Amino acid sequence: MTRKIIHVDMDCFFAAIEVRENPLLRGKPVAVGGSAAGRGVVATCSYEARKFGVHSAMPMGLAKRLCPDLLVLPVNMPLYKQASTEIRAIFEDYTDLVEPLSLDEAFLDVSEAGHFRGSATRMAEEIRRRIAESQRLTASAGVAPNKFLAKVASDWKKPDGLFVIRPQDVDAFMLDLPVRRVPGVGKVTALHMEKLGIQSCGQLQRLPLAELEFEFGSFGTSLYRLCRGIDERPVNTSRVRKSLSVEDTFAQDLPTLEACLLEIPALYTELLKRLERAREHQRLLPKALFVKLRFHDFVTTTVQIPASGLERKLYYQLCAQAWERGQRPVRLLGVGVQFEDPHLPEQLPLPLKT
Ligand code: TTP
Ligand code: MG
Repeated sequence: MTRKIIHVDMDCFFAAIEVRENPLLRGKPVAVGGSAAGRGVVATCSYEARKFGVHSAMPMGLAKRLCPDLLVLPVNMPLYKQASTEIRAIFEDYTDLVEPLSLDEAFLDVSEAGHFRGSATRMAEEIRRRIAESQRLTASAGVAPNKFLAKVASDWKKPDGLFVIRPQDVDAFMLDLPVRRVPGVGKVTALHMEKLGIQSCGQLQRLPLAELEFEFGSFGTSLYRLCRGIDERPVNTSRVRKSLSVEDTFAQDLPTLEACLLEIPALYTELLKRLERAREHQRLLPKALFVKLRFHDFVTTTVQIPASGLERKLYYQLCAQAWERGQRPVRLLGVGVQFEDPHLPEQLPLPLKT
C-alpha cells in the first residue's frame, strides 16, 4: 500500500523563536549558542547569518570572525520546548503516528487520516498555516510516499516552503538526486562513490545489487532500495534510543591527562542522571561505553569498550587510552553509553557449568 508521509522541519528554529521574542532582531544576523568567550558553539543561526558562512556546530569565535555584526544569544531551552510541545499538539490533530526527530522536526504518517478527504498536501498546508498563526514561526514541509523522500522534500523549498513528491514522480525525481541526500551516505561513502564516478542516485541505480554489496557491505543492500526511492521504514511513535552521552567544552583547555581524569566524575554523574531519566521511557541495556576527546586543534577521537554496566573505572581507562592518541591539550571531553537494540530477542544467560 502506498503511504502518505509528511515531514515538518521548523526554519532556524531556536533563532526564529528569539527573533519572534525580540522583533528588533528581525533581518539581522543572529546566532543562538554558547558565547565566544566561553568557547561555545553555534546551535543555530538566522539566514542572514548563514550568508556569511555561519552554521550549526561552528565555534562561536569563528562565527564572530566571519560575521563581525553577529548578535549572539544564549540558549533558552524551556522556551523552545514550549513551542515544540505546542507544535506537536497540532500534528496530533491529524494522526497518532507522529515520530518526533528533535524539538523542531517530525514525521507524520497520514495514510489513514481523514482530513481533506485524505489529501496529505492539504494537511501539510494547513499544518504550516496553523504553526504560522499560533506560533508566529515558519515551518517547511515535505510530502512523499516514505520518510526518506519526505525529509528530502521538506528541505527542497526551505525556508517557509512545501514540496510534494507524488508516487508517480518518484522515479524521475531520483535520477538527479545527489547521493549525499540518501540517509547513511556521509562524506566517506560519498567520496567512495565519487571514485566510482557516481554522484547521483540515477547513476547509483546502474550498479547491480551484488556490486553495491561488494562496494558498501551490508549498507549496499539498503542503498539498492534507497537510490530507487524505496524506503519502508515505518513512522515510529516512540523512538528507540541507541546511545546517550554527556560532553563538555571547557573554557580553558585541559592541559594534561590528569586534568582530564579530574573531569570524569562530574560528567559521569550527569550521565547517570540522564540515563535514569531516559529509563523512565524505555528499557535501556548498555552494550558499550565510550569516551570522546577533542584536542585543542579539533582533532577528535573516540574509544569504546563492550560493557553491560556503567562502571566508572572503565571511563578512566578509556579516557587514558584516548589521551594517548593525541597527548596534547583537550578542549572537549565526553562520556557515553551505547545500548542494545531492544528489538533483538533477549539473550539467554549461559548456564553455569558446575
Ligand atoms: P535544524 O533543523 O538542523 O536547524 P534549524 O531549524 O535551526 O534550521 P533549518 O532552517 O535549516 O531547519 O535544528 C533544529 C534546532 O536544533 C536548531 O534550531 C538548533 C538545534 N540544534 C543544536 O542545538 N545543535 C545542532 O548541532 C543542530 C544541527 C541543531
Ligand atoms: Mg529546522
